[in-house]
Amino acid sequence: MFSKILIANRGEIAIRVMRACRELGISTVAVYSEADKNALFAKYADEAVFVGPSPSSQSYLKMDNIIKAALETGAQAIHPGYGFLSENTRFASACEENGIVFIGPPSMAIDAMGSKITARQTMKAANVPIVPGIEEGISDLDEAAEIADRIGYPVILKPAAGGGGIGMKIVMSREELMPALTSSQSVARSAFGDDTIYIEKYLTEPRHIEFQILADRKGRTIYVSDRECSIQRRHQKLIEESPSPVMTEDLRERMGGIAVKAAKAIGYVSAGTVEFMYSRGDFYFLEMNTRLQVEHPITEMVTGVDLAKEQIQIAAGEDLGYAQEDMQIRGWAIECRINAEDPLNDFAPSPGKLKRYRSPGGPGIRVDSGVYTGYVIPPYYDSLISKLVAHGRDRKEAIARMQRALYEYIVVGVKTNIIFHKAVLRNARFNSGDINTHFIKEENIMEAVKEVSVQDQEKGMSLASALGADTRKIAAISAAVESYLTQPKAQEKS
Ligand code: MV4
Repeated sequence: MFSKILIANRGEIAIRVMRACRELGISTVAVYSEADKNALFAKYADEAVFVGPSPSSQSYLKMDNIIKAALETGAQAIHPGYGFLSENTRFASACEENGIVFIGPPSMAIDAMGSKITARQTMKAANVPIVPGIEEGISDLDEAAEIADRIGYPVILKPAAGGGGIGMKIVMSREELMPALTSSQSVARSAFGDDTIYIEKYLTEPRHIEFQILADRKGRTIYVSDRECSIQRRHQKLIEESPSPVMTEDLRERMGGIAVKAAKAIGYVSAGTVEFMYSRGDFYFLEMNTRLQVEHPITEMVTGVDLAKEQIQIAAGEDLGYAQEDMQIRGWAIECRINAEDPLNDFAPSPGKLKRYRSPGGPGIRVDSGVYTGYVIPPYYDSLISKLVAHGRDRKEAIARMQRALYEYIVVGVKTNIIFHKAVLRNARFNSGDINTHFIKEENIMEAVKEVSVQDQEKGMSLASALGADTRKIAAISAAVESYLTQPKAQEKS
């Protein structure tokens, strides 16, 4: 086992990895940028090395600086977290060349999933179901029209080098094909430097369901749990749950088996996620994420497996601590990503100082975060304040606990998306489990968010008059605080 690991990331995920290290008796090295001088993760680490100015291009993405920090502190391995260098094959190779273990898959496995077309070819050859379409780039409009006629409209154009929905175009008919192709190619060229486009059948109401997998160096590969990630906005996941509401034991065995097959087809080692689109009982391989994901805690809550610890142990050459038969789903877990952003202003980032901050607790609640009262959320990185996770014996209890936790959450100083989460959690269709990737639009959730906002504000106003306080002061306090402050009042009455 390693005695020292460098964590090449920031925020809550850096802390998550360092927690695993502490439990394993491994000392930790943080790297931090100018903006993260006062960040919690840099304080939590045993050692912290400054790696450059605030923009991540000059710090967290500077491979040389990070490798140098590892060599100078004597760290034997680097954990990349998610984002930044986590799926960068050059970085994985650079670690290897310097005798440092990259805590993740072999660079070959990252490469195999880099091009969507190559990934589709590999998966097809391995008998993993893929969305009907082609496994080659299209060369011209006539060819595109021929293929679209064959698979039938609607179709979707996707950049081969892409990800996250960039450059994708839905095409309803032959007339729309030419402008869509031109647009896709141009976006792909400027975003990825590669304008190769391929075509798939467009699925109208897919769910996004993914499988967590673990694989050790000896080739033992298991699926851990499924996760439903359909509640997203502009390809940004906001709420995830495990298991998926559509999951049955039979479906989990089938999809999990396919996920394992997909991982084995590329010689995968480490923790990883196989993404599927699910539609009316059918499911198709979408892509594979070769990293520990943001939403990994919901899998940890329902299975009891510590994914970060397993990942480190596998990287150290140890055998997987579990067999497939050991995996059991216990209850239900939901995660809400609490972001410093304004849902009433197109989710614009809201960086700044947390003048007051209190996160919820109590039965079944887990909060993964890298912030504290008085901390200033910098404008340079993602706006995640915390990952709020609720676990219950079933979906109903998990939802009730999440609602109770959202009620308890206090954030003053920055805008948050807590009202968005409140709006989704009280939606009837969400509660029935009937969700897909178009849920937020279809259910007009943004109107419900406005209602929640008004209700929380009214609570604050009545509080202001009851307390005889300065109305402007009260109005400046966030909705979460307003609901919190009404609690003692209700208790006095009873
Ligand atoms: C699709 C699709 C429907 N049909 N492909 C968007 C991001 C990328 N990961 C794949 N995406 C989609 N591909 C076909 N053939 C719908 C989406 C999609 C989506 C997928 C997963 C999660 C959220 C999504 C939101 C909108 C569209």
